[in-house]
Amino acid sequence: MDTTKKLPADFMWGFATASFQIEGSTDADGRGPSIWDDFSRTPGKTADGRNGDVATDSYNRYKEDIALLVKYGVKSYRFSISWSRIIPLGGRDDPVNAAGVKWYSDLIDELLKNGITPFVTLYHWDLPQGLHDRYLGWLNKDEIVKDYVRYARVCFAAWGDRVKHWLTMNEPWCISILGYSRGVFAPGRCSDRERSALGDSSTEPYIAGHSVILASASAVQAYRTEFKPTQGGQIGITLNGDWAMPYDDAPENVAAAQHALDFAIGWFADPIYLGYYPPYMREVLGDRLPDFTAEEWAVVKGSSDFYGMNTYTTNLCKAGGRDEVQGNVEYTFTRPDGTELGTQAQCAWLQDYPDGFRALLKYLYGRYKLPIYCTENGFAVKDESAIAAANVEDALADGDRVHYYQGTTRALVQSVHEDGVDIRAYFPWSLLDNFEWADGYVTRFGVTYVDYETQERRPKESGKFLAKWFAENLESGEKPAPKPPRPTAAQPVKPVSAAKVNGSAKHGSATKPARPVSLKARMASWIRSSKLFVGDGKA
Ligand code: GBH
Repeated sequence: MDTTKKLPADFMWGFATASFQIEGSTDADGRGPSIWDDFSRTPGKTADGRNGDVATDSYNRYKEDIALLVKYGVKSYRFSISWSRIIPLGGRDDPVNAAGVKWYSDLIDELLKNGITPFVTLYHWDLPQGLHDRYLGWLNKDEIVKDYVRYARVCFAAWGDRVKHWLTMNEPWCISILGYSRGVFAPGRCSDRERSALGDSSTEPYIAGHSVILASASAVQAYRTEFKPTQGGQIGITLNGDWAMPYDDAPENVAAAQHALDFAIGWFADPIYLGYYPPYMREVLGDRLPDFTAEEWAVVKGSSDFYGMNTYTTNLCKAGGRDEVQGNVEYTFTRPDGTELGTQAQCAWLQDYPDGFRALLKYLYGRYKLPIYCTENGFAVKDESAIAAANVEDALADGDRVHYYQGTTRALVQSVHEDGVDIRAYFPWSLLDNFEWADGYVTRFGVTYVDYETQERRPKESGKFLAKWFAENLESGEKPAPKPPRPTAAQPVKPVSAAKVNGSAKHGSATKPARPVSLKARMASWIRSSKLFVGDGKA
């Protein structure tokens, strides 16, 4: 690879966090309870039995966190709003909590004062408990859509003068599957009666996901009509999704990889960007997958200004799996020759595989044709908490995480310069070690080590690596000569006026590839021809 190639001067980078994972202070200044408060306090729900009451104490330490961001030299910071700090009971007729609004306002001002662009997620899983108690939250589409849109409006009105980058939802797949099918995340519903007295894993996740899509789209519609004309920001959703590679080139395994992508990504991305649910999901789920009315589809289709991408790993896919949630595809990290895809993380689901990150970018840009913001990407070093307990210096030397980010930053450059992908932002997860949901605090994703006894923060090698890499690998601010449109690898491009690209007039190079003849045929031929897909050897 050409090591002189850099990322565009206006490329955004920074770190990501989420309210419940860092703030603590769950009773402060009139905050109402969220579904994660009691869930995380319930014995057996988190691996170490610890909860989110203190977390990294960022509610009290936000200035210290921002000083750290300044040290890393970030341009942007992605954080989320706790809905129940803003509307303690959650509903559209419930009172707004001025103290909660002020806390985020102060945070935003402190960021701007330090030259850091706020990138705000409205919902990162901490639903007001009141809405779950009243009508089961995401399971009641009509109620939750109205309550969510009112909440979003309060946020746009409060901070939209200063916030120009909005994410409606973080990872609808996790909200739906982990909360209503596997029951491992709040509200913890599922069919397994040993785990939960209530729930139906065969229907509820698809109902919840359906509500999330419409709520997001309805908030986007409100923003575009009522706020964007004066505030001028961008709004979209962010989806989790990992690259899927056929286990080998057997046709059924090639098909399995696409089926995995349909269930993990297409479930949300196809409705939002293309205007329909993946046919394969309909085939597998039948009537258990709800449908929208024509009026609802009109709101849903096109309801994101960009593609928000959270990605961590790659799975090898085999046909014939029995996990419906994975599209009846079996996942493995072990290649046919017995080697592993990459370095194993603390989490069973995560190995380091940067070529998969690059391949996913290419797939998403080819299929959805919008600028991509990578809003999460990261790695949890195996046994990091145990290593730190023996000698914290050894945990700060987080070589596996450094290696992971060496891979993904290299992939970013290749993606821009060799694959022609329009990627505009990169937010490693996470600024700090923090409350890792059902894993408690044992699993650490931070580029900064947190000592939970003292709340001392210490940069790890990975944080220093990223700070240095981005200091050296963005083009200088001088205006470059107008560039020819960047083609996608999969398709020849036809330039269109920037205005047509969903309000993304900022990048001169934004282009929209020509409409595919047949998406299915193109995908099939691309899967066959892609060197990154099969038999690519070690990373
Ligand atoms: C992100 O989700 C979250 O946005 C963030 O809050 C979290 O801290 C971070 O990841 C690190 O985990 O083995 O079947 O349970 C990442 C997306 C999707 C990755 C679900 C793990 C588990 C699949 N996650 N996946 S399973």
